[in-house]
Amino acid sequence: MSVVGFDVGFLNCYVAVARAGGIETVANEYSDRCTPACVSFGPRNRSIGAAAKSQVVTNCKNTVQGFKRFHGRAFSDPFVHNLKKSLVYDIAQMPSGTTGIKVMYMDEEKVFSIEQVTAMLLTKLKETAETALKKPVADCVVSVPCYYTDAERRSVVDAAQIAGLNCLRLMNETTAVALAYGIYKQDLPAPEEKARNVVFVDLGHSGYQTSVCAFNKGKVKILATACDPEMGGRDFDELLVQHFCVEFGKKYKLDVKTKPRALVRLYQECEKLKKLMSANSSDIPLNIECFMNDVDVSAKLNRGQFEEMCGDLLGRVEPPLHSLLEQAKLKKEDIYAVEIVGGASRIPAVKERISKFFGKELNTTLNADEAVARGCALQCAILSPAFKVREFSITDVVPYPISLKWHSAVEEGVSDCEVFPKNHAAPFSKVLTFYRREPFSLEAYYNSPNELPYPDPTIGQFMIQKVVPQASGESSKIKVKVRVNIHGIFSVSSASLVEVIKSDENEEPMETEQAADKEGETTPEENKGEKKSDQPPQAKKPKVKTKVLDLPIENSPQWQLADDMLNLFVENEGKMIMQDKLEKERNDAKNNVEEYVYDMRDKLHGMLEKFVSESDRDALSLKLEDTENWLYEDGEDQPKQVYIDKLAELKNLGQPIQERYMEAEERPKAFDELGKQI
Ligand code: ATP
Ligand code: K
Ligand code: MG
Repeated sequence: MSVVGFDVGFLNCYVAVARAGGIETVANEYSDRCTPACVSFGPRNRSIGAAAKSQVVTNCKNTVQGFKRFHGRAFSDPFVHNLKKSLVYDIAQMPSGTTGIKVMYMDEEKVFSIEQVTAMLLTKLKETAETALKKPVADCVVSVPCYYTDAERRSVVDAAQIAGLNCLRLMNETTAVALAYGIYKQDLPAPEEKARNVVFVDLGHSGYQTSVCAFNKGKVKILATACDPEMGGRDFDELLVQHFCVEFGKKYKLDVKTKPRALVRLYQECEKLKKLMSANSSDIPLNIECFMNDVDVSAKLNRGQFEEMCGDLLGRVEPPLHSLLEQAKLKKEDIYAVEIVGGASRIPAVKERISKFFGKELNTTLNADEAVARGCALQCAILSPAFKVREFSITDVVPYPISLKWHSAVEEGVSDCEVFPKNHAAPFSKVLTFYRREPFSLEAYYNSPNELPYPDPTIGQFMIQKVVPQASGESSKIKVKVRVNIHGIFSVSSASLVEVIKSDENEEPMETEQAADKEGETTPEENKGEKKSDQPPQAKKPKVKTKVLDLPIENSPQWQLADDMLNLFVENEGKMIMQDKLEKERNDAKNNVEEYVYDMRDKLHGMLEKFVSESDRDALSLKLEDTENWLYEDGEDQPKQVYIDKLAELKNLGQPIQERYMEAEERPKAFDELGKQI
């Protein structure tokens, strides 16, 4: 059992674990708690996280970042095409129609699905957690934006599986923040008292998410969420980049956009400049040496000018906040506190707008970068039977209204029914009743396409199979359970046919009705509701004895990764992990040779000098020099064993010298010991 939370950001990822009774954000192999969402492909291995980020400029075509929004997207999606323009790496269509990433890996052109790429990132984050916990990690909670649709969520669940993780919950980022806020609060109103309403704002690199939550002792209920998935820190960077492209075009006659490397560097410098402007309102210089065509460029900007440039963007801060209050039917005065997180929430003009909107000071009691990961780890602790945390119940919401449609049994045409309205509690199960003679199919879809930051309102097709008429020839009663599960994913989870055996005046019909409800799995925290639709029974129910038969369902969720592909990806990830490991061992073996060469060379002319004859020393020195040269030439790229053998060969000569030295060192100490004993 492991308790781990992953915040998989568009730009930055964080890992939190439960250790020694507390939740801790842990650092990666570079002692950094932030791991860049970046994967780089090379001729021999992959680099992931910080090691990949350092290749953004040198290996730009094969270094992949900003891929979080490709989940669950068709390659033909206009959104994908828009994004393609600003990418330095290539994307391609997967056989299933979804979006893949095209790179050179192991000297071959490869297309990886978005699930694979995210799995690679998760592999790295998993490793960070394993190093911190000193044990294998599987159970975890992974964050997703609260505006993610079904297809996007399913894609992330698959990515976790490819990375060998057991994702106990996909957690909405704002909900994770709400949990991190609420669980330690001692002064929340009692359950029967008026709830405390808190607004959470997360402005990250790619998206703007807000939620309003009602807190009572031991629980939080999300009342509403409102987002702008197309607004974040990178849009501010984008404005800066455009600004300097124009300026450098005029000033230096450079067409920056023709040089991907220069463009990548400009993005990096603009992000730095943006951060500096948050802390300082005076002029800040931007200098890049050898920017392109051997030209050095320089410019400057101040916060005032920046804010002027960002007028339109800043205008997008308020609308989601309006929407929150409207949906939750709350007034500004009903809001107890506004908590802001996310890197870009540090931009002073953004803070000003939010603060002005609510007419109150903003709270920054949570760690702006780590709150999401910590909330996920807390959720994982709550879900883990092996870990004790205080009780805290979380009720999330359905972000977009979900409807079902089907071909009506009686009338010609299509019927539909909204099964989960917007902001309906989640997770949740409902039972629907149909009267049918034959198999039928249900189509689930989002019924308000305008609200959806996604062009495809289809959720999936669900075929209820093996439906037969009753013995009497009448329609059978079919109970269908639909649910939004703990990940926020919709499914038709079970179906059953209620078979009438015989009439019996003394039998209570309700008994079997309830038995039908219990069919299919429900997790204890799930609420139950009942909803009937389509052709209710005409007459009053006769007293009958019934038997319940489970029916198979054929699920075809939209853009779902096929099982055989998923298995293949699991296998391939394992192979790539092995390849990375082998390459690391090979490199380590090579580094050991190099280190030995430098170390011995110093020592031969230092502390070891007295313990070696001149001729032996010259021989070894020569050998060391030869090895150094070899490392830069023929020895540059050899199998691991070659380096191991080389090191052994050197040690053969060096070891006796070192032993003589050690012996001489030990001798006086031994005398001291002897002296003490006497
Ligand atoms: P998302 O939540 O959209 O998936 P993310 O979680 O990776 O993205 P964060 O780590 O929350 O994003 O924020 C990163 C963004 O915050 C970047 O655009 C970064 O430049 C910006 N940022 C960080 N610090 C500052 C600062 N001091 N001033 C302005 N912007 C900042
Ligand atoms: K983050
Ligand atoms: Mg984030």
